[in-house]
Amino acid sequence: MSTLHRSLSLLVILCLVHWVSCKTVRFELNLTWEDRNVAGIVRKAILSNGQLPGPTLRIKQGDEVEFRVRNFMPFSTTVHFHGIQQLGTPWSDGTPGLSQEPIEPGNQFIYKWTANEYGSYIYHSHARGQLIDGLYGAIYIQPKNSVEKPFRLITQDATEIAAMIRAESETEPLMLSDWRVLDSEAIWQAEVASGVENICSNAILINGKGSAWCLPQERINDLTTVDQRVLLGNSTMTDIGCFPPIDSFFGSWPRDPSLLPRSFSSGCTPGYGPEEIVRVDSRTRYISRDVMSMAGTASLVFSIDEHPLYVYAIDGRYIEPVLVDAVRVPAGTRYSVLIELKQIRAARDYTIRVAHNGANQIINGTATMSYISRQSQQRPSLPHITETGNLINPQSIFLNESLVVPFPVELPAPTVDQTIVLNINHYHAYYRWTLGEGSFPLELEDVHPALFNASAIPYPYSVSTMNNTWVDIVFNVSGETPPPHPMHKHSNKYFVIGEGGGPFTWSSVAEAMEEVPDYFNFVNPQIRDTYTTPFIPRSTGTWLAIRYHVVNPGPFLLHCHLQMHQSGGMALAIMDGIGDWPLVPQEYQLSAARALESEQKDIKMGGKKAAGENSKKAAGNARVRTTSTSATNIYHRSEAELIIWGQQKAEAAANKKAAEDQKRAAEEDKQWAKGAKGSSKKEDAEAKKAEAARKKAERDAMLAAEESSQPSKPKNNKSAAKKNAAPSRGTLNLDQLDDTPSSKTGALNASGIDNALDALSLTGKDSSKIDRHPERRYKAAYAAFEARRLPEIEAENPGLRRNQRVDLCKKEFDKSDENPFNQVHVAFDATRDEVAAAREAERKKTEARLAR
Ligand SMILES: [Cu+2]
Repeated sequence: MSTLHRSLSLLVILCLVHWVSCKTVRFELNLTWEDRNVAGIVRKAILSNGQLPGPTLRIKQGDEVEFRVRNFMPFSTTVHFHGIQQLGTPWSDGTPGLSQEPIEPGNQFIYKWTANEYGSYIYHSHARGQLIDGLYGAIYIQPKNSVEKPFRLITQDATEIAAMIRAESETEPLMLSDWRVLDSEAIWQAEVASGVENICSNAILINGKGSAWCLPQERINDLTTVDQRVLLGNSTMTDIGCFPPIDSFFGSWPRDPSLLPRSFSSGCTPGYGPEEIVRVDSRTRYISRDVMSMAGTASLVFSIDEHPLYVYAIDGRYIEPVLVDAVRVPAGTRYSVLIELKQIRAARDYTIRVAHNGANQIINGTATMSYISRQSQQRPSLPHITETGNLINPQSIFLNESLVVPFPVELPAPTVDQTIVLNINHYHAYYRWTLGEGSFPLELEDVHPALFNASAIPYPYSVSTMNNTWVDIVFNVSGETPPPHPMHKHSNKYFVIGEGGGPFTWSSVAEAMEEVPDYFNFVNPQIRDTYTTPFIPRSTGTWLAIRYHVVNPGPFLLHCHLQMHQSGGMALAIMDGIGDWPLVPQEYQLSAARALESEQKDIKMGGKKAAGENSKKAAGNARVRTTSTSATNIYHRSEAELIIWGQQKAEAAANKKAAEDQKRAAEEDKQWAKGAKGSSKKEDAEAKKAEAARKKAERDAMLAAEESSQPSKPKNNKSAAKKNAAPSRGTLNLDQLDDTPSSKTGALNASGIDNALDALSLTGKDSSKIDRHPERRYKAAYAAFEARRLPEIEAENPGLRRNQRVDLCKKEFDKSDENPFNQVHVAFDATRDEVAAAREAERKKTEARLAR
């Protein structure tokens, strides 16, 4: 295994060395789940080619990228390319449930995309909470020669500018992140069990390096702010500097902190790892660093002692350079900075400081910038920021986001075709969040992906936009002094057009601008792919307005980039340019068998699934997904039979799972009582054994249910099943991992879904009433709806402007029965009333399921 590893890594290095001349750049990521000492904490981590963070992908603007991910881990995954536009390649966005099925253990997936835009980006896992287990790495796209650089705004000196350009071409990532003793699934299970959100980590990492410091309690108390003390009352911050799980922070949401495992919010065990050293040579005049954050909970502030930073690009796009002493780096953002190398007397080493700035925790990390010099260190370097990320001197300055000017300035359209106001709030539990009217369930990562079945993600977990229209999204964050949420939109950058305190009470940006024009910027708005909702102490809510042009049709996620908030449901699928989605290339089509089976899953989602479905079950299944892969006899069933089969299967599974859930809950209780989970190898082995036995029982039950529900059994069943059977799960199948890049891989199959569906409709009795391609009817259906409703809306609301009436109309249509997306989750012969009743019932069930 390790030999294989090394040779594969070598391939990558070779390609990296040759990147300058590559037109199509092939990159390979081998993912393993291994014990690793990170920040002095030994635990399992996701390694990318044996590293954490993964190796940097360096390419040139215009390059074609083939990024092969091989999953050697015991659970499924995907890789998302954060900030990459995926223009015309929505199948390579790496979002499970939207653009692809998760890559199962032993399988691989080749992402293909074009580097249209220059700058600093990130690749990272987009499956469940895996990001915080270490699957992330930097991407740097060198700009084309034709792209104008902003350095002449810093100096007119040609030699200096040349040094800056050279520094930029050699830029390196400084990846900031946080690290936990517990892995992402243990965290999620603890959240579900206790109702307490994970708001803390155990170490801050810089390029994967750091330490888990355990400060003395007196020091923690000293660092506790007045505001924190007010909230704390008689309590103190815990020994990991974490706000304890008490009402003043977590409100009155139901929770039971006694179920929390050690180190979740207290229980400090010191761990010491090596520190990241940035070696610099003052003769080069400048260095460039892309400072980025992949934190799960932390809001990090970055600063280098005695060295101001020229911020010259944000989120992979130039700005008019600004000289500052410290920068806030919210999760998912990238700040490119030039550092002028000026070694000051009596110091060789300068501390790089990264501190969390927020009420939830006192935690920080450091690295060192070290000059190549004979001079010895005679004094400590002088910091700009405190251990809690505040400025020390009044003369020091933070980057002020409201003063950032893009280079060059671009402007959005002055009016929009659609406004989407999304409420952000807790949802029945502190650790669950809404974005819009729903709280995106983790289970939606496992549905037949929206790219292949646009109705896979129903309202309120998705909204649609039309191609070539302008869209406003307003995040309306509720609560007193709500935390800042770094909101990330997949596919495109957006204009940050407004932000303010208090609730957003207007129906559109245009309306708000009439009342509070100062809250908007249409002169030089920032162009970002991740931007935080404002943080305003003692505010009653905050809001953020962004505007974008729909130019890349496909299903794209919009979500908070704090992993805990995303896992908790702060996500929404945006069906961009619905009706104009590109044809998915054959190599990315799901196999016919799996597509059909997924369709069964979708029917279950809309039908009987709720009975056995809950988050706990999802947590239990997380590590190895037990997606049924048998493809028995699908071509011999009529449509109606398929539906009955799906329901029976779902019922059997639900019954089985209810029993399993009970059993597992009892087991888990026992485990919690024992203390820290899975800490010893023996426990690991036992847990694995139990899990395997449980899965076998589940498989047997499913199989039995399947067989008993089969209406007819033609003789060629077996061979058909064999031919279509997917590779076994959970084992490493190296046969599939040949070294020649191939489009026919375990995860990709050349047979088309449409072929399968056509075959089915030939044998089916009456398939015409089930709409498998609602997106094809969406435009026409909306046009008819608008033609009828718009005049009525005008009569009902005489004061509204046309765009407000259209907004209202679109919102109604989102929920309307006439919307083709709202018609597919019921029996094929349902009446209109049944449709309405079924949807209402489903909504209630979902609500009940998530209300915990
Ligand atoms: Cu958030």
